[in-house]
Amino acid sequence: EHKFWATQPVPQLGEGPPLDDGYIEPSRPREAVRQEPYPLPKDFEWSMLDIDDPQQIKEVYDLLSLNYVEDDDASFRFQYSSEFLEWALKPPGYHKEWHVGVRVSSNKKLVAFISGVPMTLRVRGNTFSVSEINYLCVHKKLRSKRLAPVLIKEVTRQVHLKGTFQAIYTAGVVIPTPVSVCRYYHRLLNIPKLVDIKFCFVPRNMTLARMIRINKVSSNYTTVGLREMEERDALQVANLFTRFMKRFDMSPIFNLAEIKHQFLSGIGRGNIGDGGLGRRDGQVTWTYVVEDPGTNRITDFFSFYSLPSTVIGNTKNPVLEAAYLFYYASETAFEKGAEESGLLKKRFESVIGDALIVANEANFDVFNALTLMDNVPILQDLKFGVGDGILNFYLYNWRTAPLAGMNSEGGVS
Ligand code: YNC
Ligand code: MG
Repeated sequence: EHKFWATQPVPQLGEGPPLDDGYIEPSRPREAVRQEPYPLPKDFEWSMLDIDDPQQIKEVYDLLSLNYVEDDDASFRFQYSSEFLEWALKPPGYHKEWHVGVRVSSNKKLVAFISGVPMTLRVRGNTFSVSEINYLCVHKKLRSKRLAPVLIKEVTRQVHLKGTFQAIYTAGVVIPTPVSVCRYYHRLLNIPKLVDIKFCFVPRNMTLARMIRINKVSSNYTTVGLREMEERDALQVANLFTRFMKRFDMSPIFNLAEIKHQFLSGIGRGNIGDGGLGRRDGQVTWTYVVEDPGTNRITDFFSFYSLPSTVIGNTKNPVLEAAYLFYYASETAFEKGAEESGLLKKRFESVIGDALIVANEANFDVFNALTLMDNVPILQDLKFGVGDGILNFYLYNWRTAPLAGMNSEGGVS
């Protein structure tokens, strides 16, 4: 069934939950790791991508923008920007050896790619170094030739050579074996455009005008003290993030440098009210904090990132501007009884509701969220609709029981 995945240290389908959490195969000293690159079909060669070189980022951008992930009906294709790729591929401590490309030997054209970046991950009670694998892509003309397993084996070798033996990755496809399954939800912002590009439809018992009215986003922020995150907030955000994420069974551990990288990648920063909320070219992440006006303490934050999609075959509206909810946290989670009384849900609604306003004012067309963290209870009240996309989460060489939320009720919680 899965000729390649059956050979890999991952839980096989139908295996049942493990008795204990732990690795599947032990770590090895560097000398015991294969020293030669895996062989490629003739006419192709390995090429380490130098992401410091704008020309080479552009090559990855070009490959992905024409060949990366599409939805089931091939209507939309992710269009990660060069700025996004540079941000995603160069977190603190990144390794250039984990940016693995395949070129045509004769003309050096980039035709396949896979990447890893280092991260510290906690899964239940265990914390370990992982490689976060992403951007696996094979040119459309080279599909179904078993090139993907070679790319995966080569990046795995490169990761092993740096002394890391676990990985995390996500995919729309089901392979052995998801540790969690999340569903995409969408908050429609720019209805006329979303209807035009067939991202959504006007239901039979509804008019376009009514649909616009129902989905109109307020222009009044509800959270007192909301402002854009600045460098001076990083320590407080790091502290809040660390405490908040303990609520979940799986989460990254970010140090201060990583917090700054994840949340302060925007350029040309401004403030609510300065009229500067128009789109800032090349901005990748958007992070806002809530500063308590009395104590000047940061009590909450939210973040989202910009990931447009190509609208395949639409010349009038060729790009769907999508915002994706990223991390957030709230001190309210630590108030006694806040969860039981519904106070925590109300707080998230206020904070994430304000995220929708920011995204709307910045001219995003849609705001996407997954069924993870504390999202599920607030999606309905914030007028998110269920999508048809699924995101499967995977761990490589790590066994653990499935994480909560294998359906729309939960998430990686
Ligand atoms: C996928 N997305 O099952 P079996 S997500 C993993 N992730 O193997 P071929 C995948 N495996 O089932 P094609 C996969 N998609 O026979 C397919 N596979 O055991 C498996 N699409 O290879 C598949 N990007 O080369 C099968 O297939 C084998 O030519 C078939 O290439 C696949 O980045 C692909 O969706 C996805 O570019 C490259 O279709 C191609 O079809 C493509 O014949 C559009 O491959 C873009 C797209 C995937 C986005 C992503 C996460 C990737 C995770 C990879 C696994 C990492 C493991 C951890 C490594 C580090 C370990 C350490 C330590
Ligand atoms: Mg192939």
